[in-house]
Amino acid sequence: MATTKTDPKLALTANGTKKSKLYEGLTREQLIQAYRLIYTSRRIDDREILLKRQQKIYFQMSGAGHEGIGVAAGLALKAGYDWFYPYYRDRALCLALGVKPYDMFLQGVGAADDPSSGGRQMPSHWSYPALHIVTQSSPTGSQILQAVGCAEGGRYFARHPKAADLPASGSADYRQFKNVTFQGDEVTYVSLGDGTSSEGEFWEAMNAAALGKLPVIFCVEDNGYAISVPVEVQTAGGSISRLVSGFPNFHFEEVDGTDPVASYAAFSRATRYCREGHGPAFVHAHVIRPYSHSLSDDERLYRPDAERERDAQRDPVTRTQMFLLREGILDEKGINQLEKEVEAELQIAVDRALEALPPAPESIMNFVYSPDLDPASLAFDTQAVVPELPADGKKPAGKTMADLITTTLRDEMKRDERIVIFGEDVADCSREEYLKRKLVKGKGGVFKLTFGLQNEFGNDRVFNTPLAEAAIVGRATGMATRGLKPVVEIQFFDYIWPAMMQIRDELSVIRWRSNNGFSCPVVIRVAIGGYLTGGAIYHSQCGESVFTHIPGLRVVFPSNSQDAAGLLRTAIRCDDPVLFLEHKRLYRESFGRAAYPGPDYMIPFGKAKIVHPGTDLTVITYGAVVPRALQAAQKLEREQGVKVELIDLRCLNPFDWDTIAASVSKTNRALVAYEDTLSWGYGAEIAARIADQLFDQLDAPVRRVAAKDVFVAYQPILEDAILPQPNDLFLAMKELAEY
Ligand SMILES: Cc1ncc(C[n+]2csc(CCOP(=O)(O)OP(=O)(O)O)c2C)c(N)n1
Ligand SMILES: [Mg+2]
Repeated sequence: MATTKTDPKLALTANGTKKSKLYEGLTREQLIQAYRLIYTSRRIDDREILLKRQQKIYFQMSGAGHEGIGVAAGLALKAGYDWFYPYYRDRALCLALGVKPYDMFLQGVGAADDPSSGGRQMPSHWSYPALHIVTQSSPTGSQILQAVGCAEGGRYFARHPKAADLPASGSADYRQFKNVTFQGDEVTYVSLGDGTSSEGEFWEAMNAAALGKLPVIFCVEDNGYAISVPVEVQTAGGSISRLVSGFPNFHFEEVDGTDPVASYAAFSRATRYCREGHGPAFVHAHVIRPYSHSLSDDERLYRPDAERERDAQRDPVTRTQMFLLREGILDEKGINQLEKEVEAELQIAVDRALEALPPAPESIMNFVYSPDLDPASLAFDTQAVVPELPADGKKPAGKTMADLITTTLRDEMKRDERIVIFGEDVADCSREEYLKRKLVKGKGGVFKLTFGLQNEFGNDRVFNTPLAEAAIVGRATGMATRGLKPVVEIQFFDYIWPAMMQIRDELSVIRWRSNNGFSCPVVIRVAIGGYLTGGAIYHSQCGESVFTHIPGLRVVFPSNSQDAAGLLRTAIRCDDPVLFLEHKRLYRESFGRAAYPGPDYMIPFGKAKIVHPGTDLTVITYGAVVPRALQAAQKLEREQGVKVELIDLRCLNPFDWDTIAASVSKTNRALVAYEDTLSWGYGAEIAARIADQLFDQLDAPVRRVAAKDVFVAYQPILEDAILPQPNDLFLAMKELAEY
């Protein structure tokens, strides 16, 4: 569709009298309200700048120059009905949606009562659940993919309304703590600056929105600069509108965002297009930045006066004021009166905010995880169903880890219609007609763990995504914010890094930074690990400690099929984001096969398993090192009579300190073994804790066995030399036992 450029001329009603005159659909009262909001927004910025200079607040980001487009968006969309992923210049939008100036000042002073974050986030990081303004972070652009997921979530609930039902009470289930609302024609708004449109996630989001024809309005507030970098250095050709014009299914608008009337017209058209279900819209709003980027920036260092003066001619405050005067909507007295009212309101708000109490230091750990559902609790401790022996009395063959992961996913999808599975290649066949006509059997994942699920549960619930890991996690985060339970797959751990920003700065921190206003309990399943003979550098990495280092993220790493089933079910039903690490080498290993433990089998997080009891030496490990360490321990017992107590942690965050402490207190010797590179690995933390807290119990130094500090090589001889082998474990155990 061609770009629509709004002519900011007035639209007159048919009879054209002064009273009924409409301005692109806005009444005179609405225009006065628009000016009030624009003026309020600017004056809050000015007050904050003053407060910052007086050291009464600690940071300031202004929305100056962006007020016209913000107010227009707020008037065209509906708070508490549509959904909003604004960015830091959207003060006027937030005011138009119903946020009070007092709430903004509370964030500035970092008050306990700051409704956005309880003093955890900088000012202008909006979060107001009742208005559907979703918690915002500081990385430029990480909100965009979540907005896409949010729109997908809304559409999913509209198509599957029963999914919003609450589960029967009594069972441990994240659904009890999520208030799902949805409208059939809701729209999701997301905004960003011109510089931010350079981020890859922006393009991933545009692609996903176009592919899904999703009702998302992308609003680029183009003030011509990203801190000091001008748009022509940022955007090839200097126009983001031109670059995105080829995206299908979009409605495009390019507008002077300092003109609230023209902006309202553009937003109204964009909103209508989205509400009617035609697809996403793109609003490119040309705005100005009359103040420097932030108080830490001085734009005179890179912008000459003439340029700044040119911008000032388009200032939305004076511009709207002149418009009201010209149109006879308000006279000078009316303007003065309005401004006086605003000043008085802000004075009261500032005075109150400066009196507000700061948060208590004891509250810092609140809401790192769900306060409602503890996955380490007994609620997640259920018994495995013991299978009946068949008539011939022969024990049936055990199920592999791959089998039981698939079965658990299937069981849970039957039980909970909020579960959606997506990722690269996870569907049976994207071209559904091939499946229907039985021309193909279907793929279901490169390791086939999701095989048959699309066939059984349909395309809405199991689908392939573009090859874009940030998009997989970002969309999942947006969906989970709405109440869905995305169980997504990252095909190989080695390729999780594009999603790192979403995992580290969004998924794991959303509950904490919004002071429990929002949560997003996503499950990310990841195939991890080596011992593959041929996996090489990019199909064999571990690196779990990078993720256990992230507060807010549960990390699970099972070593056998029954544990995988029990822990995956806990991951799915719990209320926290979970990284579920599946060792590729263990998927179909004969080690650790087990019977189907039933559709309600769960293992609480943070409970280790003693794989081999012993009295002489404790070995703490997990994942694919478990069978290797067991082999070594059995050999040591056979050959030397040394009894090793082998602990499989199963869950890395939280981890079972009590079991480690009890065992080391008994054996007085500890070896920590893991597949990842030795230095700064997961075992370093365990070793440090043992040294710190069990020093008096130790008869020997705490030792570690792990991979060499290098990447995993292709040639099996090299791979063997790099990864810890049973013999390395045997020698380390022997040496430590003899110490
Ligand atoms: C991912 C990321 N990189 C860098 C920054 C530091 N930073 C904050 S704002 C900004 C410029 C943003 O420019 P633009 O998107 O045009 O928005 P504007 O501030 O001009 O409205 C930068 C580089 C950041 N917050 N996040
Ligand atoms: Mg900019």
